[in-house]
Amino acid sequence: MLYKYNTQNILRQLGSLPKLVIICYPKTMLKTSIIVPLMNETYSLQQTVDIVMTENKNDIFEIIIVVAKRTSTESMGIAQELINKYPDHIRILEQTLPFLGGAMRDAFESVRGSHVIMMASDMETDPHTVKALIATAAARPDIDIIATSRWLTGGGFKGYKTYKAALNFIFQKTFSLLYGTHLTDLTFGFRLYKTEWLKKFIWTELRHPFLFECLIKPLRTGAKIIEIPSPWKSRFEGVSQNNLKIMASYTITGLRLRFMPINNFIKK
Ligand SMILES: Nc1nc2c(ncn2[C@@H]2O[C@H](COP(=O)(O)OP(=O)(O)OP(=O)(O)O)[C@@H](O)[C@H]2O)c(=O)[nH]1
Ligand SMILES: [Mg+2]
Repeated sequence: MLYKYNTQNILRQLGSLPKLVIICYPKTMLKTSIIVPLMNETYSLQQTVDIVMTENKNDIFEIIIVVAKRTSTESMGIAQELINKYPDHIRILEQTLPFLGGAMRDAFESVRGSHVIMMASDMETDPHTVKALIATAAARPDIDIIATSRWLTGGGFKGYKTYKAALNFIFQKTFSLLYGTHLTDLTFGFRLYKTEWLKKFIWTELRHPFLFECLIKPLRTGAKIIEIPSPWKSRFEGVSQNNLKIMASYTITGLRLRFMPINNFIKK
C-alpha cells in the first residue's frame, strides 16, 4: 500500500508504520517574499530578478521592489518592465520612511510570505545564493535567520578596496566578540528570515546601519541564526548610497544596542 505523507504526518503516524512511504514534498516549499530596494540600478536589477525567478519560481510568493521619490526614471522603467514580465510575482512599494533602512522597514510591514529574503538590486548580493538560502531554510526549519557571509570559505570580496576590507574585518571581529557570537558577517544585508522575526521589534535606524540593527536585535533575543557563504562583487553600474560617515556610524549602533535592555526594543 502506498501512502502520500509529508514528514510531519509520517512522524505522527509512526505507530502504524506503513510498508512503503513515498515522501511527496509540495512544489512550493516556502512562501518567500523577496525585498529588493532600488535607487539607480537598471541592468543589475533586471539580472537580479531574472536569476532569482529562473532558479526559484516555485518558492517565491512575491518580489517587492522598494522605490523612493529619488529612484531614477530609468530604474522605474525597468521595474515596470519586470512587472509586465512577471505580473503574478512582482509589486512596487513606494517607501514612506527615508533612506535604505526606511525602505526595508516599510517592506517589513508589507511582506505577506512565511519567509523573507532581504537583498540589493546592485548585484553585490549574488542572486544565485537565493537558491541556497531557500534550500537551507527548507532543510532547517528550526533556524530563524539564515545570514550570508562574505568571510566564510566560498564567500569573498571582488573589487572591495583593501582598506575597507581591513576595516570590515576588524569591525566583524570586534562585534562578534562583544556580542559573543560565532557569526562572521553581521552587516551584510543579504539574509533570509522567518517573517515573525521581522515583526517582533521596534526598529530605529533609517540609514544603512539598519542592516546591522536587524540582525543584532534578533541575536540579543535568542534567535537561532546560521550563516552560509556568499561572494560579494562590486557593482558595475549605478552609485552606492553609502559613505564613510555612515559606515562609521555602524559602531555607534553596535555599542548602543549591545547594552540596551531587551524590553526597550521588543514590541509589547
Ligand atoms: N528604495 C531605496 N533603496 C535604496 C536606498 N539606499 C540604497 N538603496 C538600495 O539598496 C541597495 C544597497 O545600497 P548601497 O547604497 O549600494 O549600499 P551597500 O551595498 O550596503 O553599500 P556599498 O558597499 O557602499 O555598496 C541598492 O540596491 C540600492 O539601490 C534608499 O534610500 N531607498
Ligand atoms: Mg552596494
